[in-house]
Amino acid sequence: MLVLASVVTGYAQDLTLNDLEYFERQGVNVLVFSNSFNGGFNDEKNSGIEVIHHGVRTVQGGAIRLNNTPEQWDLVPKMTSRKVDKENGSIEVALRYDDYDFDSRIVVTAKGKAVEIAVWLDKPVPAKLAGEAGLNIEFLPSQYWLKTYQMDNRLGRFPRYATSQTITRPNSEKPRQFKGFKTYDDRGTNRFVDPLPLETGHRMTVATDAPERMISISSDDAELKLYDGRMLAQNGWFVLRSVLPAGKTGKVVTWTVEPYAIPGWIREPNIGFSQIGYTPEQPKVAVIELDKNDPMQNGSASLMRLNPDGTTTEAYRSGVKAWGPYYKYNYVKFDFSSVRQPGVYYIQYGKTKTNDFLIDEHVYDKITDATTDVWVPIHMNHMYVTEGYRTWHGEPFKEGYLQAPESDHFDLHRQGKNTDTKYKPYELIPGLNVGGFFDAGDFDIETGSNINVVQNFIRTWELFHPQRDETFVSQEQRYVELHRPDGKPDILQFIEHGVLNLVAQAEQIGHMSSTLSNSVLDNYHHLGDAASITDGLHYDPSLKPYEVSADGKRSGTPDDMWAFTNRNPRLDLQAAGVFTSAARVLKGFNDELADRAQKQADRLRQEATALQRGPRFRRDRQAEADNDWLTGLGNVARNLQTALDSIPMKDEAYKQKLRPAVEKYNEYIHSFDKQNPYGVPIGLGNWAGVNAVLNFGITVNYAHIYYPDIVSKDEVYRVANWLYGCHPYHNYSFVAVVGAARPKQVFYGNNRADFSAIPGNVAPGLLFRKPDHFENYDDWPFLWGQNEGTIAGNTQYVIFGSSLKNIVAPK
Ligand SMILES: [Ca+2]
Ligand SMILES: [Ca+2]
Ligand SMILES: [Ca+2]
Repeated sequence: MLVLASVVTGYAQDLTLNDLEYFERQGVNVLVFSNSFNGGFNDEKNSGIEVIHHGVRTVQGGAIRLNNTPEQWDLVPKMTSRKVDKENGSIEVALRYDDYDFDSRIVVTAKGKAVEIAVWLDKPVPAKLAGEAGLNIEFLPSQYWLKTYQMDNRLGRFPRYATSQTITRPNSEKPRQFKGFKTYDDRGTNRFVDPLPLETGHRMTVATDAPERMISISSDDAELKLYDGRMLAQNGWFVLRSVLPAGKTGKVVTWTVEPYAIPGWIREPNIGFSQIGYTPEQPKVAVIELDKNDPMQNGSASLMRLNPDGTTTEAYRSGVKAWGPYYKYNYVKFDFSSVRQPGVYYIQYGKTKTNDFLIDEHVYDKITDATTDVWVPIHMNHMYVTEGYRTWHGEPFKEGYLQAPESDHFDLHRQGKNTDTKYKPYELIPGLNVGGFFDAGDFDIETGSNINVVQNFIRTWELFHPQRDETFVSQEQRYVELHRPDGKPDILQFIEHGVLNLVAQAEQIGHMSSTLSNSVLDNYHHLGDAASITDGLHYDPSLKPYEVSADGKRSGTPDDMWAFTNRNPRLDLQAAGVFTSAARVLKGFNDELADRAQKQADRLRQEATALQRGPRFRRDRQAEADNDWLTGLGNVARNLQTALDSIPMKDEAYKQKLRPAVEKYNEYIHSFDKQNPYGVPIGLGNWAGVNAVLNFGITVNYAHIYYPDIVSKDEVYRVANWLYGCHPYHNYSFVAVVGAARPKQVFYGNNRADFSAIPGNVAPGLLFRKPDHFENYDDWPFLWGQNEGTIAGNTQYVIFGSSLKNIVAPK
C-alpha cells in the first residue's frame, strides 16, 4: 500500500510524457497535435495543442494562427512533422501555411507541473503576415464564462455573451480564407471586422475561482492578449494570443502554461443506463465507467426504489462484474435484470447516484413521437412552419434555384465545367423550390439524404402503417402547423413532401442534382429563420449589390441558392428506386404525384442504365453480386438488411436460404461484447457515427422479427441502451426523446446559437479524440461531429424506433 501510494503521489507531481505521447499528471492531459487540422471543414475546433482538464477537453486550437480569433474557414496550418522526444520530455511539431510559404516550429516541453510552449522560426514571418501570425490557444466558452481571471494585477470576469469591442480594417489586410471564400458580407464597405483584446499583459490566470478550470499562462518575451472569438462567430472560443515578432528568427515566443490539478483528483464514475428506463422483462445492465485511479474498481452497486409513500428502499444489490479497460477508463457492469417490479428507481455506486428512471412495460411507447411530430416537420423546406405561438421559420428560398456555375464548394460539392443540363450558369431553373427537407444543422437539400428520408418513411409506412396525425400540411398554402391534425397520416405527408422536390429535380433538371445549396459562404453559416437566408428576390447581375429593381422583384445581391447538376447515374438509379416505391405508396393518396414519380422512375432507370454502359461510368456490379455475400462476417454485416427487406416479397425458400447469413450476423452481434463494454459498433471517425449504430440496431431488429429463434429478443435493446444513456463520457440520452429522464440539452441544430435543441433530434454521439478520449459536450452545441442531427439519421431513427416499439409492444 505504501509503495503504491508513493508511486501515485510521484505521478501526481509533475507532467510526464506518457506512452500515448501526451503529457499527463493526475487531472491534467496536455495533447500536442495528437489531432491535427485535417478535417473536411477546416478549423473544427478540435486540433492543435489541447488540454483535457479534469476529464473535460476545455482547451484546443494551440497553434500558429493568422487571426486574432480564427473562424472555421480561416486558414489552418498543415502539420508537416511531429517528433516526440521521450528522453527530454518534449514534442516538436512543424507547421506550414502553403498559401504564404510560411513555416514555423512549436516545441512543447514538460517543466515540472507546467509545459513550456516555444515558437521557433528558421526564417522571419513573411512580410504579408507580420502582425497577423501569432501563437494562439483557445478556451471553451461554456466552461469559462462567468468565471474570473487575473491579467498581471487586474481582475476580470469572462463574459457570458460576446460584447467586447471591435474595429474594421481594409479587406486587403485580411489573410486569405479557405479556398478564397469569405465568411462575411461586408455590405460594400470592403472592410472586415477585427476584435480588440479584452485584456493584455504578461501573466494571466484563468478561472481563479474554479480549481478544476484554473490555468496560469505567462510569457516574458511576448505580450499575451485575450480575445472573445464569439464576436465574429457564435462558435468562437476565448483566444489567448501572442503575435510573433517581425524580422526575427530563432526562439521568438515562449509561454509557460500550468494547468492546475486538484490534488488526488479522481473522476466521478459515469453510470451508464437507459434514461428511458426498462421494460420488466428486458435485460438491465448498467455500464459503469471508472477512473483508473478510482479505488472502487470492484465494489457493489445498488438499485434503489422510490416508493409512492416517500420512502426509499434497496430493491437489489450485487457486486459489479469487471469488463476491463477500454481506452482511458476501466469498465464494470451492474446487472439488475432480475428486478421486474414496475416502479421508479435509481442506481447507486459508492457515493454516485443516478437520476431516476422507470421500469414499466410502456417505456418505449413514445420514443418516435418527438422526432415525427416536431423535428421532421420543422425541417420541411419551402414551407412556413408554425407551432402554437411560435413560428419556426417562414417560407425559404422564394426566388428558387440557379444553375450552379463551375465551382468548388464549402460543403464538399463540386460543379464541373459542363452543367449536363439545358441551363446556362446562373440561369433560373424553374420549379425546384417545392418540397424537400433541410439537410441537418444547415439548410441545403442534399439529394442523397432526401432520397434516404423518403426511403426511410416508405419502409416505416409499409411495415407499420402508422396512422399518427399530429401535423397539418398544406402544399397549396405552403403551410405546416405542428400539433394540428388534418385527417391525413403525417408519414404519407412527409413522403409526399420529399417526393415533390425529388420529382421536380428529375422533371426540371432532367436528372438528379447532387445538392441544392448555398452559393455564398456568408449565408451558408446562417443561424436564424431559414426564410431570411436569401432576400427572396431573383439575382440580377445588372443591378449593383444590395440594389433592388423598381418592380421589387430582383436584386443585385448574389444570394440565390444553386443547383449542382452534374449527372450521376448511380444517384439517378437510387432516385428511380425510391420513385417506384413512392408511386406504390402514394397511389390513392396523391395519384397525380404517384404518376409523375412512376414516369420519372421509368425514364431515369432507362437513361441511367444506358449511361452506365457508356465509357464515362463503370458498371455498378453491386446489384449482381447475389449469392457471394452469404459468407464472411463483414459482407453479411453490410448486406443483410437489404436481404431482410425483401423477405415480405419472397417465398419461404428464400427465407430458408438466408438462415446461415442470419446465424453469421448473430455472431457479428456478439462480437461487439468483446470489442467494447457497450456491445455496439463504436465509431472512431470525426463524425461520431450514430448512423452505423442505427443501421446495426435496425438490422438486429429485423433479424429478430424474421428469425426470432436465431437473434433473440434480448439483442434489440443494445442500441436503445446506447442511444438513451448507456455510453461513455456522460449518461444523457443522445435522443431528445419523449420519456427520457435526462435527454441531452443542446444539439447542433439550426437553433444552436440559442444553446437549445429541436425535440426529437438524434446526436451523432461520442466524438473520439486521439489517442484515447471520447467526448460529447452537453453545454456547447457547436461541434457538429458530436452534436449535429441529420435528416437521414433522424428518419433512420424513426425506423429503428418504430421497429423496436413493434417488437416490445405488449402483445
Ligand atoms: Ca449540408
Ligand atoms: Ca397530418
Ligand atoms: Ca436572392
